[in-house]
Amino acid sequence: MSHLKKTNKPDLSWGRRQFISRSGLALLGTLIGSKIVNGHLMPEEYTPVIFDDLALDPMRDKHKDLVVLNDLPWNVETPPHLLDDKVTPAEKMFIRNNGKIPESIDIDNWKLTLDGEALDRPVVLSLQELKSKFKSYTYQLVIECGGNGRAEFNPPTKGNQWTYGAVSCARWTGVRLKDVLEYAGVKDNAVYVGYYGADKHLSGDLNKVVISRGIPIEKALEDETLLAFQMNGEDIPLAHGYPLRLVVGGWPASVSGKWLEKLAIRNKVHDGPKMEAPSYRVPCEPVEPGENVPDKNMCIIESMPVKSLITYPKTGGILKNKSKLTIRGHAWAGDLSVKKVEVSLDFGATWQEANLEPPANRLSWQHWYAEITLLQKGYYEIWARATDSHGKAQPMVSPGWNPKGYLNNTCHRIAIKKV
Ligand SMILES: Nc1nc2c(c(=O)[nH]1)N[C@H]1C(S)=C(S)[C@@H](COP(=O)(O)O)O[C@H]1N2
Ligand SMILES: [Mo]
Repeated sequence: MSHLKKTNKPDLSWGRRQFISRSGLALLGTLIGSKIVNGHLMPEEYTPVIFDDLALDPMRDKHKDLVVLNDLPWNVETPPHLLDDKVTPAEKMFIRNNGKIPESIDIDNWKLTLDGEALDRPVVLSLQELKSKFKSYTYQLVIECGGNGRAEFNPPTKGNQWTYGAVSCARWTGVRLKDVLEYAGVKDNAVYVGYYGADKHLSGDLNKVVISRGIPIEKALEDETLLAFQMNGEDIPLAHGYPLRLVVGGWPASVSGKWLEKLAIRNKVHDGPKMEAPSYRVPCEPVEPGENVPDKNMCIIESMPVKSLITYPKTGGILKNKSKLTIRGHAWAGDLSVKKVEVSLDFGATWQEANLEPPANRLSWQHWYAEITLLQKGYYEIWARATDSHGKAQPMVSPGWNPKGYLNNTCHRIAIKKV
């Protein structure tokens, strides 16, 4: 990838920044092909996002739809402008597989088994029994890969180089895990619920489990934690876990087990593959970028941090013959809600508050929009920043470097040219 991506991001905190020189600004303007509006407020050494876009995907004009990061396992992400729908449709949903998608699904004989130390005896339910014995609920739920944003960490970390698009918010229908746990007779010693899916290990070894993560019993007992059999009112697409999926909103998507066959109700923290350090863990205390962190100092990721996307317009867009533009997107905050979304046209010097809609339900993302005015001709950047209900805002530069590159919730920025 281009050297541009590896550039150290400058300190953008207001007050401490050094501004770019006039000659530097003129050179950047030449490279971009237009004057940079508010350029005198641009920090020194800052790389305009228009270069990031080119660096991340030099073929971006040819990639009209999803961006394939890896073809075995099949991993694709969604560019932000394709996440514009309030409810993410299946064809615009990122896909992350750690193993091979199950090839044949025998829907009539599909069984969910519940076992583990916190049950007196295993309980087996067919799909039909699940659907008929328990009440169904529908929730719109944010599912974001813990590694979304990994591509921006410096020094780089291994894994799929997700940029912004490993997130979705579809409408999931299913039964509450808590109702099923109650039916199964879960005991007081329950601490964790681990999942097992029907996907196959890449090695071809049928005894090897691809991934088996889970959630603490408190999260399992929340109303919105579903054993889902529908997505957006239809059967769940095969890639997203047909015929049954554990769906846990607001937590790293790796806990939402696809092709669900078994739940282990544990009397201790679940210990399946990819539960152990360093998978889906971050340093319990902040570390220096590049530092080696011993496994014992790595803590399991739970609720995801506050984040937002600008889904309209598409970065690189051209505004012709007008000055007003209504921009929009979504914001979400793990287990919390979003209190405020702001946008900036001057590299974070000033912020304008956007209109923010309430979530469809708890753990759904929230839609926002703002009318902005671009008076001068030239290159603009639009930055968006969300603040959660506890008052925590997104950072403007990659936060808390960590060895596996999780939880990057940096502000999303887009480039717009007014001609
Ligand atoms: N059985 C199973 N469930 C899984 C995975 C997997 O590889 N196998 N990947 C997890 C990870 S890491 C992510 S990010 C999400 C991706 O969900 P999606 O492909 O439906 O968008 O599924 C999670 N559930
Ligand atoms: Mo993930």
